[in-house]
Amino acid sequence: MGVHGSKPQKQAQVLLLGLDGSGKTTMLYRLKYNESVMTVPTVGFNVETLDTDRSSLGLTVWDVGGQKKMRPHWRHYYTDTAGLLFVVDSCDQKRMDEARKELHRILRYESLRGVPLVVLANKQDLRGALNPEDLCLKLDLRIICEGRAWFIQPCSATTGTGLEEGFRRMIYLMKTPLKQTQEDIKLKMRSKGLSVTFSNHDHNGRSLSAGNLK
Ligand SMILES: Nc1nc2c(ncn2[C@@H]2O[C@H](COP(=O)(O)OP(=O)(O)OP(=O)(O)O)[C@@H](O)[C@H]2O)c(=O)[nH]1
Ligand SMILES: [Mg+2]
Repeated sequence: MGVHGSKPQKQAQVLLLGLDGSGKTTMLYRLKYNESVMTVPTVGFNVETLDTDRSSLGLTVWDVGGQKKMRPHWRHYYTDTAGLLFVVDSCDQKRMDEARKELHRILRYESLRGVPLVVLANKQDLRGALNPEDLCLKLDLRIICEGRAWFIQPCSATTGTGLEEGFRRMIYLMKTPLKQTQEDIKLKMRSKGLSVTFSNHDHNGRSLSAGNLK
């Protein structure tokens, strides 16, 4: 993901949320400057634009502080959000339930209906990090993600591993109609000799996507 491109790009607003300490700000500045920055807990928000090499879509990323006192303010950022990135500290098992509750609360907001979700399973560089499959269960993603395109991406904001993939996935989900997303997943699975069925439909009868397209 190039960040210094001069070509004007269409901008999409995406929201970076997650519990305090999950790694949102570290991630934002790793992507922007390809550097590890020392962070302090965010009071308020950081906002940065990220240009992308391969896409005509640039991202305006809003990183909003995740401390308890900040969370009531999250909803003020939902309008005009084209994509939601939810960061989880994959090692913080004690607060996984808290993360699940906050994510579910966010996804229930009407203004975020149908907005694609990428869960960034951060801190995969640490011993004991839960893998995406376990996180998917702990966060109850399959049930709560009915009616939206979603993906879970393992990553490390410290090393940078997986970050570009996660953000590219977000662009893909924002640009691709749900039905096409489902077809792409089916094709990929078939090429691996696997089959997949999508049984859920939202109230408009649109097909839903689920799971990991690698
Ligand atoms: N080992 C490791 N540490 C990380 C990673 N990402 C972030 N951290 C560390 O986790 C701590 C919190 O990171 P922040 O980026 O400030 O977290 P935040 O989500 O912005 O927190 P709030 O602003 O309070 O919401 C810092 O000490 C980071 O260095 C990672 O992928 N691996
Ligand atoms: Mg922060």
